[in-house]
Amino acid sequence: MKILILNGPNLNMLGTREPEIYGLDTLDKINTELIEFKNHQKLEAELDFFQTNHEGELIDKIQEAKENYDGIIINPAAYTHTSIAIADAIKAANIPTVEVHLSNIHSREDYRNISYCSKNCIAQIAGFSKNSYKLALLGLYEYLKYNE
Ligand code: CA2
Repeated sequence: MKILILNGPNLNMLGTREPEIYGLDTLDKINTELIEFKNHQKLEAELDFFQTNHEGELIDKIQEAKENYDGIIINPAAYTHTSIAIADAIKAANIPTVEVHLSNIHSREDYRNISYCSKNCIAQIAGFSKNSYKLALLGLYEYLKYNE
């Protein structure tokens, strides 16, 4: 099973600002912990990671994923709340996708309460900080094992 983990704009800055919202860990640390979690849980999955600050690059990766991956975990960051293009790409790719957020977007500013992507995802996990990625991986893994 191959899973692609996509992270959107500014998530490369994690660990440098707003630790009270996003935590102290860098994205590299979060990714490393996710691999350790996968190994500890004995999940038979290969994980690939990609972060970009560019909307079109996220769309390219989602389109390409159709050929190479069984599932996607995506934190579209601020594009969550603005990008119909990314939502359309997720729908067109038709690969089980889980949307992830470090913070609980539903308890924050009004403009963060909307996700265009979630309609085209099998689930959304928000508010568990870096553990959101671990819960997403567990959920997607079980989904792919038993539903695909
Ligand atoms: O909670 C999340 O995971 C978000 O996707 C994070 C995005 C935000 O726009 C979404 O509303 C919710 C922002 C990530 C930017 O993170 C930074 C962290 C440190 C320094 C600068 C940016």
